[in-house]
Amino acid sequence: MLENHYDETQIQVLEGLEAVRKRPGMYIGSTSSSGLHHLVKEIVDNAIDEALAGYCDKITVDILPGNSIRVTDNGRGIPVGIHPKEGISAATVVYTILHAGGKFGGGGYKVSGGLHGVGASVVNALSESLDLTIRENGKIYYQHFHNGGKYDEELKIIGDLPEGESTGTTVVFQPDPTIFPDTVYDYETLLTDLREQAFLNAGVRIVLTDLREEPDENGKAHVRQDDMRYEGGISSFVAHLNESKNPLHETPIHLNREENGMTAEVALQYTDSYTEVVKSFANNVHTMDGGTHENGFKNALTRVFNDYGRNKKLLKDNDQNLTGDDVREGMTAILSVKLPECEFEGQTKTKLGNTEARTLVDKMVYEGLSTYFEENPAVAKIIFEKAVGAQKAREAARRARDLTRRKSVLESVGLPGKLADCTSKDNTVTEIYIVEGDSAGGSAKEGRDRRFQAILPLWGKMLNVEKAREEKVYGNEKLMPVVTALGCGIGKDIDLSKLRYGKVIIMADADVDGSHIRMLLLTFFFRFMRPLIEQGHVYFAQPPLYKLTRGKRIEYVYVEGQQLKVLEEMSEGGKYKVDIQRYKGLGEMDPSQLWETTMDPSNRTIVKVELNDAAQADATITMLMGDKVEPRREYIERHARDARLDI
Ligand code: 1YM
Repeated sequence: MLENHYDETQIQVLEGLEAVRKRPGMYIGSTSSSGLHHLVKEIVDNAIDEALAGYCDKITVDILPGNSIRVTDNGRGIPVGIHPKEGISAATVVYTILHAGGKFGGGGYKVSGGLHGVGASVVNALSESLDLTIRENGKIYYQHFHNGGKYDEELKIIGDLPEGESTGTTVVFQPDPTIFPDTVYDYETLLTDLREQAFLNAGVRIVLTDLREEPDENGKAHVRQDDMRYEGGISSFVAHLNESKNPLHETPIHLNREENGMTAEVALQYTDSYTEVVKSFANNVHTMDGGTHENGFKNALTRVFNDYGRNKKLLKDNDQNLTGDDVREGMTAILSVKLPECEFEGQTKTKLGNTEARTLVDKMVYEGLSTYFEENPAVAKIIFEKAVGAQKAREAARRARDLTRRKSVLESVGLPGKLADCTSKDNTVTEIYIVEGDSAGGSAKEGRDRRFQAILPLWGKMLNVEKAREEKVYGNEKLMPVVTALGCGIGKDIDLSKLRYGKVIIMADADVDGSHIRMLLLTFFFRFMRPLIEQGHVYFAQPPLYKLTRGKRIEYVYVEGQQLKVLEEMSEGGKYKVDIQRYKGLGEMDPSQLWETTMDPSNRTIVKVELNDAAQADATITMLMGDKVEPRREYIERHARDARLDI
């Protein structure tokens, strides 16, 4: 009887997990790097739920040699008893049956939930192997799964839990290389994700350790570890994002409210920067496209400022109201709501739809911030003046924009003089190379395919826009050629349907000055033309670093460190003489070489600039381009080992 039931369950289980393997994208978004990293989040989410339930205060995540992941918590352990309906252990059910989250567990609701709310069985389905160890009832339980959730043995006791050792759950999984093209975990990506969870769940300790590097002959290995626990929760998150900025008040303003089984919480702090950073979450899931909670926040914030201004006569009767953009300039805010049941909307399901969240957040912010302003008049004054400053700057930018527009109509200043345009007008095929220096610009003009490739040389020092408002950009002789060549406008005015080239390719030397130009342009695009990056139009060209010549045979090397391997191979172990040339700059290449190595679409590599986390990118850009030296120095020292920048 039980035997039959078990067989039936096995068949259903395999059918369910097979569905995940057939369409992994449906469950984890994609099988690219983001999907690979998402697996960790799914497992960690269960441990975080256990922490939120009050049974667990430490979660460790280890990256093991071979890129398997081990997650351990010190909670109660997943229940091991036989599940009445399925006839197998509850823990096995959690790891093998789709959508068997906490729902059938011990009542209550799951507060955390992955992007697609799937869970452990999906991770199992997409793993080559998975080992589950549970410590509870004074015993150690263990089960092994292989090839996407198959198992030969049921959960069994493998020993007694030693006296004094904590209960809990440990999962080790090895993502399936037949599903994920790249199975290498990136420490920084996991760190950013886990730090976010540590901020969102105040008091929970999360420790990430990289154990991949084998010890060298001296027994030393590079073990990286971050131990995170934030008593301040989302206030600590705001302080972290503002690390490289200059705050206008010492501590973030922290508000919270609880009603009808829902909670809302916001932390915000103003800085002297001109950008706004608002990052919102619903049940610990980042709502990239905002939604009801974020709208409630923004609406209430604008009302608080205007009511305060009118009451205190800081805004006169015929003064304009402050706009949302005015009151959010320089603000960094984290908003987090927790609801019994989230409705996510939009194509990527990253927009919150619950209307009750709007009401709750609106009340929290309107009442909470009004009170805060009354109780902290000095801070209120500084923040209010910041918003008035933004309002004035907005007016100035509008005048500058109108002036540029009128000028371009009157003087018909079409395209910039330095631009070598292409013949095609079809932006699904056209590309523009923004090139550092006149000589490289010259080579690029000669070497290009003029039918679809345009060249815009830049020269001299560029404006660092990190500390510039929009009006400064109009009339800037270095930036305006870029703006007019692209044709889509900047700031609030941006209209990508007018973009003249589908690909905007930044081509600069592979040296420190080149990196600087890349960062200056990227900062400009991020601050004033962000949709250009978001829609995937911005690329970096990858010029070669070395040229190796043996007689008529030429090889180019694009990755530092690989030249020795290629040298070895070309010289056939020293038998032939191979000439090795290091390119110091693009200018050293003649037009045909530049075409062949860097511009020919059938041969070149270009790197698309991707924006995974706008709040983190903002913090990194400020750190690299802003006016504080110390964080930049620390960052460079910390990353010297990697010899690359993570942005
Ligand atoms: C390393 C991953 O999964 N921990 C974990 C999971 C569960 C529990 C405790 C748990 C939950 C409940 C009761 C409950 C889960 N249990 C279930 C289910 N760490 C990790 N720790 N007792 C223990 O929700 O009532 C799903 S997750 F459904 F079996 F209860």
